[in-house]
Amino acid sequence: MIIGAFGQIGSELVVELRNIYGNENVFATDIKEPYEDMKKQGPWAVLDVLDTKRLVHYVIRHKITQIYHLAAVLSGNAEKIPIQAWHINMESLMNILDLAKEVPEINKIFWPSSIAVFGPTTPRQKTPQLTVTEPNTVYGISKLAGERWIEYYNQKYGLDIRSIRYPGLISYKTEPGGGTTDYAVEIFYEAIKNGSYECFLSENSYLPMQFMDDAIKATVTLMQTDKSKLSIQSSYNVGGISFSPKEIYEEIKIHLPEFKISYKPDFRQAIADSWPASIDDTVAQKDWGLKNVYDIKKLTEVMLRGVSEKFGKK
Ligand code: AKB
Repeated sequence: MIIGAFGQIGSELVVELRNIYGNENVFATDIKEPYEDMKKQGPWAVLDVLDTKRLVHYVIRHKITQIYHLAAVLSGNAEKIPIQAWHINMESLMNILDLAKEVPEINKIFWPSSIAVFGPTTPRQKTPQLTVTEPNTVYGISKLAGERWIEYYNQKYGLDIRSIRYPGLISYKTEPGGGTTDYAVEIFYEAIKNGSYECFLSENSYLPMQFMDDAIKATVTLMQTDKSKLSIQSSYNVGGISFSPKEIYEEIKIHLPEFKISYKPDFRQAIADSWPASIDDTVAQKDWGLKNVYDIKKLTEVMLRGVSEKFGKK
């Protein structure tokens, strides 16, 4: 069962899990209706994750054995509705953890954490797996609390909940919404549609990023790894690559020489400044073989091609 199945990660993870386990065996749910082709592909339902009764109903009816809980209010949006965001992010996780405790058929859970668990007092370069975590955003506080709870449920109740601290995720199939790293997706859309982009972060704001194919591969690999190999029971650092708005702009300009950028940092600049610039993910490499394929060059080519096709340009 995937919760948040039609969002940026979900819409690609559902396809991959259906390739692996068969269309009928992956139940896709989201608060909104899916696109038509997703509807035809396999079982789906509209589900508000805070609706515990319906959640229990679907888990029992569909004989669910694994849950991927991807629904969340991201960093930028959470700052606009702090208490609501905390409520949505935490209550949804706690509902699922408690359900897994009660229903023995549920044998594995995936829950995404984020680089947002780090804060201004964390070492910014090559941020280690174990380090200071004093986030100063609502989203970051909710992700850190979530990590503590999943470790608690793993240790106290013997559950098997796995997690990745995703960096900014870059994809063209479904756009992200309300995040601080979203600029690195928007820039491709604006480059193709308008030939110019006004960036909400400053030119030298380095952040860790990962192309979606690598993120999906990492998620599936982590979920398939033998439990005895996992030394982390909270959430794994996953870095990918690190670049700034200026660097990605220059990379796009190689393909679109007329492309223009301007910088108008908004409230998300403070969030970006509090996050790591790069991540040390050697523990994930050692425990379950994390390996990223996409560098800035390769992801730029694939993004430009993908977004162009979406808008019917060559
Ligand atoms: C965000 O920017 O909020 C997310 C994240 C890094 O968790 N993309």
